[in-house]
Amino acid sequence: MTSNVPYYDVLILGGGFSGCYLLHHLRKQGYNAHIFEKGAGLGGTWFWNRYPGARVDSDIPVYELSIPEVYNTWTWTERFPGWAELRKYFKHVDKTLNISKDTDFNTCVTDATWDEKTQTWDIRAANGKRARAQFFLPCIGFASKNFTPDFKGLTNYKGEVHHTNEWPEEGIDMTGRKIALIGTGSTGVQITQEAGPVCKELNVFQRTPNLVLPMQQQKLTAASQSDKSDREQFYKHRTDTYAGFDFTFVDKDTLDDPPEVREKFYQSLFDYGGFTFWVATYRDIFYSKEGNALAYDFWRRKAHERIKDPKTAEILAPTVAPHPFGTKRPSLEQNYYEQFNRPNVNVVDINAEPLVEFTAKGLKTTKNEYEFDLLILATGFDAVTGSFKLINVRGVNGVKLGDKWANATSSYLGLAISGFPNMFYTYGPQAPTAFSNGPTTAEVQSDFAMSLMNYMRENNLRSVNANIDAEVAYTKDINDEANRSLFPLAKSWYMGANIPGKPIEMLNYIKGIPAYKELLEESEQNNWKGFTLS
Ligand code: N01
Repeated sequence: MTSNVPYYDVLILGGGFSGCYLLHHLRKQGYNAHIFEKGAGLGGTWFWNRYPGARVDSDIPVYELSIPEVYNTWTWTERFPGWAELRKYFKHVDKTLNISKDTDFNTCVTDATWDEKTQTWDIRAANGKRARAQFFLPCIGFASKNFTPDFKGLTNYKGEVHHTNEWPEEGIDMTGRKIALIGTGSTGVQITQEAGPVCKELNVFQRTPNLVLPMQQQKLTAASQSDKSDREQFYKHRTDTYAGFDFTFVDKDTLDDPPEVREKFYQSLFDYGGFTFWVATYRDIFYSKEGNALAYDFWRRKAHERIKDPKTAEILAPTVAPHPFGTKRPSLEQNYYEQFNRPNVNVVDINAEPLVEFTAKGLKTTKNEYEFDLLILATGFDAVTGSFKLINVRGVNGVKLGDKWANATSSYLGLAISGFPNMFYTYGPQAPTAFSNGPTTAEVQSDFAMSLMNYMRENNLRSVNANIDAEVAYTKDINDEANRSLFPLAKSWYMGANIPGKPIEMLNYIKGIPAYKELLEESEQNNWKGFTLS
């Protein structure tokens, strides 16, 4: 390269799980690799999500990097750690692996352009930093682009307003506050649990009930984590399960069991907690309306046992399922329903009383006027593909990724895009992403990308491009599978349905990690089937 622009073999975008994993392994294999990170610290989603109650919904030890130097020198305090502990974990990752040495922080990449002449990527950031790299690896997660609906009169509201993904670093004391919370996704559920016990008043504005599941949180002792001799095997095994956990679907359909056996089985999943009632239940949960309805019925009975007021219970857990169970992300809860038994916490069903507009002091619905001094927008993200909309990515002939994906997303293997050579992304569109915990899929995809890069290095190859016919076939399979399933029956971010005007399409690979891994292996074992290397 002629200029002062730094050149790297690999430029990684983002210092979350994928970014740290890749940087560590690439350096070990002799690559000159570097990270550009938007935040002031590592952690990705765990750097940004610091709202009260933010907590991971995958359990330990599934939810960590499989790097021995890191896990052998770290102990967790909870089965489902909160954001503060996850931030400490990333500090530990950094201390152990010295990721910061090769990271530029506060560097928000705005442009990435493929240069056909030099067969490199030209990457530019808002702070003026620039780099050239043979390989460009966006590791930007699926929830980087906040979504705030276009609420009428929102700017008229004079109180304090925060989107949960931009929570003030110094925190907010919710004690004694009058709070309005819009949104009942994972974020809304977690905020409710924290606000309810301390606030003066909390109105939760609900459009769709969240079919929450018991977390069954536990404290972990150092002693219980002292023997890590089986960890290597454990991390291998997590990629053999549907969603990258240490549990997976049972080899039976819902109706294979008689009602009393089924009831006991469902109860055992509730008792174990986490996502078992979702991705370690009967294998037809996402496909059989009848089986799914039985899961909903059990779930609803459990919810009603905990909510005192029958009207409130009907809003939170209605007789008619809002969508097939699990086709929208079921969040994990610790004491969500108990909050609504408090006199200071109220759920407002905005289907029965739609929002009209914000005023200086609060919010009008068709039936009531609510006053509050803190408005919390837990309204989610332009998920999965949205993260890419924050960067102007241009491939061969200057084609913009935003234009290519304007009407429909397409990729090969959920990690490469035809016309965008030498670019591999992790934990993004058309991969197991939303149906997998982060580290598992990030590592499977990173390993594949590194194998391919190694092959190219060994064979003096400069560029790799996904073939368009392979991309079309892969994308068709994603959509065909979704159409066979119950997912299109929910308006969810899995399908892009939470953002007005966004194309409705399945944004994830829903056949599970083992099937996904097979596709990666098939490509690798067949001379990188679906790619053109030169
Ligand atoms: O966002 P969401 P999130 N009027 O999109 C409502 C991960 N995560 O931030 O359901 C009124 O799920 C919307 O209503 P509806 C996790 O994967 C993980 O909670 O569309 N309401 C919904 O209730 C999660 O799934 C953790 O009808 C409106 C809410 O806003 C993903 O991130 C913690 C509205 C948005 O919920 C996103 O979760 C947090 C409108 N116009 C997040 N527009 C862990 O525990 C939207 N809503 C690891």
